[in-house]
Amino acid sequence: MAVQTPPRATEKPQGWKSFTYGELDEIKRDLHFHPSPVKNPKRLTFDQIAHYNEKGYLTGIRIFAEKEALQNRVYFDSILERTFAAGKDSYSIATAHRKYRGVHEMATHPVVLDYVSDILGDRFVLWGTHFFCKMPGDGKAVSWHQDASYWPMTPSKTVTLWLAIDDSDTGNGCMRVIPRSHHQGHLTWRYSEKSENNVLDQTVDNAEQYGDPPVDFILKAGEISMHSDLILHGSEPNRSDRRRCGLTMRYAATDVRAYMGWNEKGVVCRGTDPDGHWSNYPPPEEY
Ligand SMILES: O=C(O)CCC(=O)C(=O)O
Repeated sequence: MAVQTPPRATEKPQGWKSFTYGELDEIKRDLHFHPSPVKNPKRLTFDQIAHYNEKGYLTGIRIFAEKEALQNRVYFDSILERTFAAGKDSYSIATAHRKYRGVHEMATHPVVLDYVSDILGDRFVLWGTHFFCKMPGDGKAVSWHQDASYWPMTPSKTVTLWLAIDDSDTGNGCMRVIPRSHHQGHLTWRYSEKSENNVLDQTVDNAEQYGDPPVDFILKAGEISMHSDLILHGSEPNRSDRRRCGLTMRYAATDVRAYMGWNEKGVVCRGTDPDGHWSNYPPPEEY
């Protein structure tokens, strides 16, 4: 299969493809951690950048004031209503910036992009947005995994900003990470057991052996965490009577190559894309 030639953007959407892990393995991927090269940050302190490089994450950063966070929640409620009306579940809202203008706007908010530029530098794309919305008592967990393990992209230079739509804490199944595990390269995983009730399908066993003890990301609505695409992370089920929704917003340096049509997801946020790799479609109409 000719998966090694990087695709160029086309005028007409071709669509991203589903693929098997066997096909993914045919792509020669560079999966090791690329530390932030940024020397003139706009929002993060030098200590925060050093923390990200050493531990693979940052947390507790406020982006949206309380009033705006409430607007985000009301907006997400309307997306969720449309999703349920279409017979889909609360985890199905993926690549949402290509479907909903409001999500595109949230993920390209100038303050959000400043934080991304403090990790990736001056040239990057937004390519992923996925709501992880745990309804009260739905029983779903996210098993320990590395994001880059799932993606047809190389090199691994994606940072995810997880924006709390609802308050997120230990009681309603907040995200957790294994600090320093992003230095371990691509770890061995297995298919998740049905009994894990995993939203995704990969599990890395005995995650604690790969770094420091797990850290819970306790966030108020409107705050973000940031994590490397190689850090081990996951979350427990929501055992509370409160919803726990977070919007993952994923950004990659423009020189990352995406296969399987995933370059069509990419929107240039800062700098240019001299090779015309990312499709850079305009924001969608539907709000
Ligand atoms: O929201 C969660 O619980 C998990 C999110 C996640 O796995 C991710 O950001 O890749």
